[in-house]
Amino acid sequence: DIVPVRRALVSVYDKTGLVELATALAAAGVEIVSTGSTAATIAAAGIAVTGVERVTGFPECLEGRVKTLHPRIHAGILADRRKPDHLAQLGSLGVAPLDLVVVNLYPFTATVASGAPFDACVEQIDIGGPSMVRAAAKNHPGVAVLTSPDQYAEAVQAIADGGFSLAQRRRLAAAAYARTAAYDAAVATWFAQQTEADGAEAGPGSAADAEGPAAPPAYVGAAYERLAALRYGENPHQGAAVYTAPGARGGVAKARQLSGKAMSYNNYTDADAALRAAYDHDGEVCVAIIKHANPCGVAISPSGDVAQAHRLAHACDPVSAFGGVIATNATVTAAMAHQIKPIFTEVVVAPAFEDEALEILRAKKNLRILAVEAPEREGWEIRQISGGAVIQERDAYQAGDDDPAAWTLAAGRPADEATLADLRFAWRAIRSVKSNAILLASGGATVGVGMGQVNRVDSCRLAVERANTLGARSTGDAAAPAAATGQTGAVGGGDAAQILTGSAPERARGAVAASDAFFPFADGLQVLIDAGVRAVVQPGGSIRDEEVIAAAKAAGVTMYLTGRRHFFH
Ligand code: 93A
Repeated sequence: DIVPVRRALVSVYDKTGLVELATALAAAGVEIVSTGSTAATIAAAGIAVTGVERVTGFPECLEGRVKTLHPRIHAGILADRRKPDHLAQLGSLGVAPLDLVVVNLYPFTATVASGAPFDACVEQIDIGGPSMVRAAAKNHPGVAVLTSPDQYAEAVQAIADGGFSLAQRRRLAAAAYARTAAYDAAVATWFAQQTEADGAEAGPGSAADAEGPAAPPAYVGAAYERLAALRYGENPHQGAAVYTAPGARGGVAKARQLSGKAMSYNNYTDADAALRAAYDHDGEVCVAIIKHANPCGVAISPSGDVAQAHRLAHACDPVSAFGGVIATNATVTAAMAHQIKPIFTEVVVAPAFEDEALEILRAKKNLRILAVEAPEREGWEIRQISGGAVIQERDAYQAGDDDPAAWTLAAGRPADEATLADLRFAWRAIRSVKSNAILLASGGATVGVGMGQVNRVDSCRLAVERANTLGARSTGDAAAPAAATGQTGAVGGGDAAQILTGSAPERARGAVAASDAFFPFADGLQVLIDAGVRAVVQPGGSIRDEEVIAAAKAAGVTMYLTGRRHFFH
């Protein structure tokens, strides 16, 4: 099933490895047919090359829009070598078959990313390249197709060995279609975004009409582009890879890794959760620490000091922060890096790092350091279900309920400024906690998180219990068992130690609470009241709201209703 290569069409935008490939083709006696600047590059290297116009008998025209779009090219690619009739037709038409197509496409995505104007982006939509790639992939029983310089080394070897095997040609065909699918998906996504930008069509984040929010446009869910294979998935027996979404700009998939071991599947998902949590506090300096997709600490710094935000986030639950992923929406300072150093941490992800901070963190060889651009807040989230997928708009924190001015006071006295600030923080932080979620906060930091329970009263119990016990493990005698396993709560010196060792038990007393959805009964709220919670923010909307509000009133607890819930599963 080996097909020898006698004639190749080479037309590449990215000239990486081109001369080496052309040299190998020429050495193997392959005739090279090529376009414009590709042919010029090959000829300049002293290698014989036939210009595509010589084959088509038609000049390249329309500023290069028509180069290879010609039946003499496409018949040469598409003739089925197994059919004598096809070969006879080629003979009578005077068309020589092409056995290899080497194409890489106009850089559409890079042009968009460069901020080029609309018409310039449209000009970079490759038409002739994908046509040849798709034709060659279809006719893989007789033709091999290369779409990336990464494939040249294998191709050179195959040609030296007498040609490509059927298995190789099939693999290359699959890669070729993945490439053109991702290319078209990027074009489709960009086009739809431009249309939305013109206000011609509703999209995510746009005001919902009376019938509810708009469904995702058809292009959402189109092919993702594979970036890299991962060592394994959630568990070592599961294969995995990481992909980028068509048109994506920021976020974890596009992060630059500055140091550390290779990212794992779980590193990616936790880094994503951490980033989401940190970037939900726009306008504040925030640090979020994530373990198993849930926050074990989120904090903002009133003075804009990222190291302080980290101390506060860490102090929430120093036990769980061991082996966690740390994200911030601010530049990592040397002071923060010093604090992270003694704590076993999987990943630190941030928009930027001070040079000294990077130096300190790089000394931890295994620590993965990621520089990211802010993740996009608007857009679509895809989750697979058996037989398909569900797609929804991202839950953007800018939803109107983010602003306490829009809340309704349902019980107790209006909160003072500091309490309202804590309630606002808690309400922003709750949406990165898996449902059912109850979050206790104090001084711009979480102090107890009850996550992922199947009823709300258990989430309340968990939040209170964790608030009243976890902080204690980093103090005095109780630190011993944690320290023995390396799960020490101590970070940094000076006031860092003070914040941690000073965190007395009973942190629920005097804290505020947020609930991601309404209290279906008063029982959960009662758990919070009994623990000494002073103020609560929740969506409201339960048929037992009256009962719930009455319990808050009876206890003298302030309660605000937001009118909107934030489930997160
Ligand atoms: O403008 S096109 O869509 N029309 C064509 O007929 C065509 N043929 C090849 N673009 C076309 N190509 C692309 O030109 C290839 O995909 C490749 O990216 C590029 C190489 O052109 P050159 O060799 O002139 O630099």
